[in-house]
Amino acid sequence: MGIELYLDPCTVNSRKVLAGLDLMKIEYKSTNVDYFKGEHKSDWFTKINPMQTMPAATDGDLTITESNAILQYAADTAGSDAYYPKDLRQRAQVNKWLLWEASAWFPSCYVYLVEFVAKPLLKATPDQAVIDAEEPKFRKYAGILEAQLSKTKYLVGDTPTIADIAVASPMHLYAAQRLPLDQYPNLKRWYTQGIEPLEAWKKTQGAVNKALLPNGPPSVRTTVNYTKAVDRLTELYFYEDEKAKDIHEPGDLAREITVTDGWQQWDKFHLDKNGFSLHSFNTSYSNDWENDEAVRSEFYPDVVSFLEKTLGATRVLVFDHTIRSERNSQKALTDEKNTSQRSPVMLVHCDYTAESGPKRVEQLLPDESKDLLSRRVAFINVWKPINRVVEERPLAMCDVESCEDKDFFKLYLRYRERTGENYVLNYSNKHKWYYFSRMSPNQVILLKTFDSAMDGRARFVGHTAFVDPTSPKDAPMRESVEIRTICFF
Ligand SMILES: N[C@@H](CCC(=O)N[C@@H](CS)C(=O)NCC(=O)O)C(=O)O
Repeated sequence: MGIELYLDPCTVNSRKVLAGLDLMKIEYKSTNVDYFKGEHKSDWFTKINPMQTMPAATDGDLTITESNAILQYAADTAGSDAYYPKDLRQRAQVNKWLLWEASAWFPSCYVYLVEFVAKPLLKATPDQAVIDAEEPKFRKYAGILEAQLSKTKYLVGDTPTIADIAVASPMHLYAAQRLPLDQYPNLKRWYTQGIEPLEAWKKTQGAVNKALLPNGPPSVRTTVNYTKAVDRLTELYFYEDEKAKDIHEPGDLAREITVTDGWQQWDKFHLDKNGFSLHSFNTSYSNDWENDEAVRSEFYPDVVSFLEKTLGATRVLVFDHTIRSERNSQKALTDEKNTSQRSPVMLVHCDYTAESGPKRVEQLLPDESKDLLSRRVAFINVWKPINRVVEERPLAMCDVESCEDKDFFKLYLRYRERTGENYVLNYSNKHKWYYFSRMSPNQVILLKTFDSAMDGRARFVGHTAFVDPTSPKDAPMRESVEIRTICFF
């Protein structure tokens, strides 16, 4: 006699049992039930589990369904005290998490798995309304785990139990699922440092990735506007002037590139390494983005506290913002009026240079600049969708790790009263480009546009809006806000 499992290793509850039994070093036989072929609905499987769900198990003439019941039975028959304690108080805790997982946590995480993993696999579009409706519940549940894991290393003490395996399973593709784990640092620490390194976990991840993310990260081909490096200045005039004749303007080198969707690894991008990072961001600000004054007085403070918390900045100055919206889409890039309302920039650029960063600090904070510039200063742009999911012309970032200093050169921005500086980029086939498909208004990209530190960290990130050839033909125009900030450390 012995345990025989009926499952498909790629499904959440099957993987849970496989990882759990492996953790407890319990032997079993297994029969594959192909989820995508619908074998769990076949007559033979329905006789084992009339619920037509996986996994199921048998031990002689005993049949057990419900993944957590299988884990409990296997632990008890193997006498696996460490993973399913016999001490009644501890066991009650493990049981509590097992029941909670099946009734609350799994159904909530499953919504994200269906929308952001299963649907793309089946070439269907995720429904943001479904995610938005689920989100309050997910946050409540993640908050409960966060509270527990801020007190204990694992869910019930210092070592893993079957409860940890059960609760981890519904989030086994957390990045691709777009679970906002960055808002729950102890939950993330538990998952990435407590669960992922377990051999039993590692062994069972391959089948999940292979079935559900078979092609690795998706990507799109598009053409973006680099700038040719010529032996004269590259300039852009924001007013009519004789001098604007016969200048070298930027964006004269159109190149086809591959832009990889960064969602499957979104938490691996770091501002200091790649020059950009993705974060969850919640604001109570009402959606009045046309009202500059309200944006300044009511929205900027949210950005300040977010950056202080996320980056550890001692002070944050928000000094400017730009709304890219349908209404502003007709405005030319060089329209000298109303610089806060514009359409997306289709030019590979970085907003500051090694010289213009410090100069801007001097202009904005003349009395304090000397002192402030004696310590580390970084310009961070916060890029956030507004009003709806981004379905066209998303933002692409050129990974700083794929760039060399020689790729960047200056673009002089000629305004009537001053000259600003940007970097534009020359093409390199080493460049690696990323974007995040279908970003929603409660997510932000941070862009490093200047850093005074010269210790090897990313200082300037090239970025551009791009035409996504996979956008639906009738996609509503992208609407976003870009907030320019200086972070002092
Ligand atoms: N509470 C059940 C849930 C099992 C379950 O929903 N399994 C999924 C795979 S993760 C399934 O087989 N679904 C089949 C279907 O939805 O048709 C358990 O823990 O075993």
